[in-house]
Amino acid sequence: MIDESSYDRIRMAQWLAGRARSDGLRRRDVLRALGVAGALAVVPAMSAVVPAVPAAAAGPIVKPLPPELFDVFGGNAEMRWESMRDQGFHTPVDRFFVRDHTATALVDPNTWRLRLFGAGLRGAPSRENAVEFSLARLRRLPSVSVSAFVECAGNGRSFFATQQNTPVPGTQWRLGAVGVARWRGVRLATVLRLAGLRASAVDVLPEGLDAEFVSNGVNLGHVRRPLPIAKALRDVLLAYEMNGEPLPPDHGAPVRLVVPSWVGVANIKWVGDVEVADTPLFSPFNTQLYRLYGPRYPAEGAPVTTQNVKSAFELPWQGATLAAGRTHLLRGRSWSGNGRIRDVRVSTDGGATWRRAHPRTAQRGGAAWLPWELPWRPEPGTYELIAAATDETGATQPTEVPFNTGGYLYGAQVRHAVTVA
Ligand SMILES: Nc1nc2c(c(=O)[nH]1)N[C@H]1C(S)=C(S)[C@@H](COP(=O)(O)O)O[C@H]1N2
Ligand SMILES: [Mo]
Repeated sequence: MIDESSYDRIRMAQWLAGRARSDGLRRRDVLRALGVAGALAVVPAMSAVVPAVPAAAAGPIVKPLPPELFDVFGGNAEMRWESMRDQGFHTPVDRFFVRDHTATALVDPNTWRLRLFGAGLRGAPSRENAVEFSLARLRRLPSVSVSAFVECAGNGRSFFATQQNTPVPGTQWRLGAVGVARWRGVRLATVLRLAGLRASAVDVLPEGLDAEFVSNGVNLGHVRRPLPIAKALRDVLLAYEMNGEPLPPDHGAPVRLVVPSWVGVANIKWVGDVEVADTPLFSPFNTQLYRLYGPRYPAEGAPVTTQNVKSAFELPWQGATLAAGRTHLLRGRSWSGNGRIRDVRVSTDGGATWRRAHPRTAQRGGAAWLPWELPWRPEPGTYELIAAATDETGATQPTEVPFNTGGYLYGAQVRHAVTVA
């Protein structure tokens, strides 16, 4: 079952009937998180707006974060889009955004083991008798490569404040919490089958080896999020290479999950234990967090599964200036969790008129982006550029999106100010 909205309703019905298990959550917390009792009680108050933390000298991220490539928000770093202007299809590691719930974990690849267990496997019911895979063993298995984006569900969150006047707490990303890499690794399906997958398996729960995540004084445990077995078997990778090099520490070394088209948090970094359950699972990362709660959403919230349609210009966010009286190539990229981009329209006059952008390269699969460009010869003045993409399902970027308390999935058209002088 790939449609998580319907799957989620089934998972919740089973849970309420006592047939699903909540991992690390008390029953009453799940009920509250899903709005079944007391509606939005666990949703953080709007007054708790967390200001962006200034860049720390030695932060939780290991790689260098030069200011021409990144804007840093505490333990998270956003790619500056102008740094993609002269790049090829993929995002180089030196500018790929980093989102750590706590800090980058340093894992010894020689002693690291992937450990699979659970009632959905034959002969490995509990953590104590897990089936183990070393990195060397994974590397000997047949590998596949895929170009796919990893995008934070909160990418674009700051625009809830600046474009819709409804600020949301959390990292105030602009549009740089996305990157496309060439990932190489083993299909999760291959490993699950070798581990003795049973037909009764329904959910797979990969867990990170990084520190436990404490949010508002509550320890939510290790970063982990259940995946329905259908998605796990379809196209999920246990990736050990990024752009042809061993996976770097900040991106999950030695092995991370790559879950094409799904929200960033599904792509568990530093994966260690993987539970394979024959009952549906919840974790805080698909109940309290990464669900859509708000006046336009149902009381039990809507799951955040695939990313929506977005577009970004490869221009500085602040102080973009172009010379008057000559032709410029406006460049950008568009992507969607629903599949390929069919069409990108660009407006240089705040949405009054639109022109079609030209693809720069092929898209390399529906889980990556489409780079595009458009010539523009402006007169001196100030302008608002807008790019709006449509994907193969017909989904397009609206001028506004409904508010949600987590500030997830800001897929509306973003107005980008440019000065021509
Ligand atoms: N173990 C673990 N996996 C994780 C996270 C984390 O904090 N710990 N963050 C998630 C989130 S919210 C995102 S958006 C992506 C970011 O991947 P990146 O840092 O490689 O860009 O990793 C996901 N996987
Ligand atoms: Mo994220």
